[in-house]
Amino acid sequence: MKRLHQGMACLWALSLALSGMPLQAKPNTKAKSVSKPAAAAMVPASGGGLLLDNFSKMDWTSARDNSSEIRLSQVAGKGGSALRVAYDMKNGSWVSFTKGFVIDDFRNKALSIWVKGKGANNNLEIKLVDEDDTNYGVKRPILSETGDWVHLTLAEADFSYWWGGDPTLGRVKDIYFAISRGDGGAGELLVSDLRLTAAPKDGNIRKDGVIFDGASKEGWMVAKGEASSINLESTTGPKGAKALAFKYSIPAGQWVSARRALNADLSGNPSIFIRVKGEGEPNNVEIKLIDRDDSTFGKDFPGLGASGQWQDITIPLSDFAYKWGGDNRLDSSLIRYLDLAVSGSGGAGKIIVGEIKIVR
Ligand SMILES: [Ca+2]
Ligand SMILES: [Ca+2]
Repeated sequence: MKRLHQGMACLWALSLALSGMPLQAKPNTKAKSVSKPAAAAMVPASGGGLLLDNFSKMDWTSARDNSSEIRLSQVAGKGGSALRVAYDMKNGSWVSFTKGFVIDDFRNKALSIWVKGKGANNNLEIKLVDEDDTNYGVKRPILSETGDWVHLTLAEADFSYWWGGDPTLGRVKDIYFAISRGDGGAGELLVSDLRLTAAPKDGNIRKDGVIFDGASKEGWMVAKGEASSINLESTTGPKGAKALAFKYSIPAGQWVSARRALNADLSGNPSIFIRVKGEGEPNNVEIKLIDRDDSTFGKDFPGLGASGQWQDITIPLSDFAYKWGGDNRLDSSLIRYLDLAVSGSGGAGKIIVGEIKIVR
């Protein structure tokens, strides 16, 4: 299985979530003409988390490419003011607005912001830039279905490395918003009530610990080695419960893999529980966890591909062993993905999964 699909990580979408709590941020005093939210704005605020900007001042700096136009103004917003961004892409492809904010450490944190988009269908990009110009970004549609205010919570796990500096997001110095070309054209964006909050600890895991209940193919992303195939099919598990069959075919030494984004804090050595059955050739099943810095840890089950019966397997996090990527430490405070992979002597079969959950 080697490092083959480590490189796939960047192709697999991340996901999103919500909630809030206080933490440290301060105005970027080094950030010249821009920056400096009013001191009064920096106390923990009633809306949750730490208020970064209530947009009571017009102190954001705009930029654009040669063809686009952008104009900033102040209007009423969520519980106060909003920044109104009127733009016309014309033949261009982006406009942006930025302000300096120092966030010492964005690990396990999130940005909370209200936005309201109108006009053409383009993309909203939010970027965090650190002291060595590392850019971490996230992209969302600018328009919502209702056209009304939308609350975005953008957690650490939603951001990914885009360009610049080293690959690590250090001390943040600037927050950028950009509107990038989708359909092009003109429109407006309102932004209001920008806060720094705690990232949701549960990520994509249900309150009862369930990661996957067998009911749907939704949320799985697949990858495969050379001349291999993988298809997901709904089927039936123990006692008539729903289950998902990962139907595969691999040559000897190749692999297939299915991934779910967890984006969860799994501190405290909980266990991963999986209800699983293998039908077909005696290939190996591997359960893997990928952490904040792409360290991949796994637990292998040789021959599980031919088990022929349902098994309940419980694996404490501490039983996962280092395979590749990142450093050699599993940082359980952010587990980005769970992978289920098949490798081994080759052939076809089905790995049927009834449930995956966290047991504490
Ligand atoms: Ca950096
Ligand atoms: Ca690590």
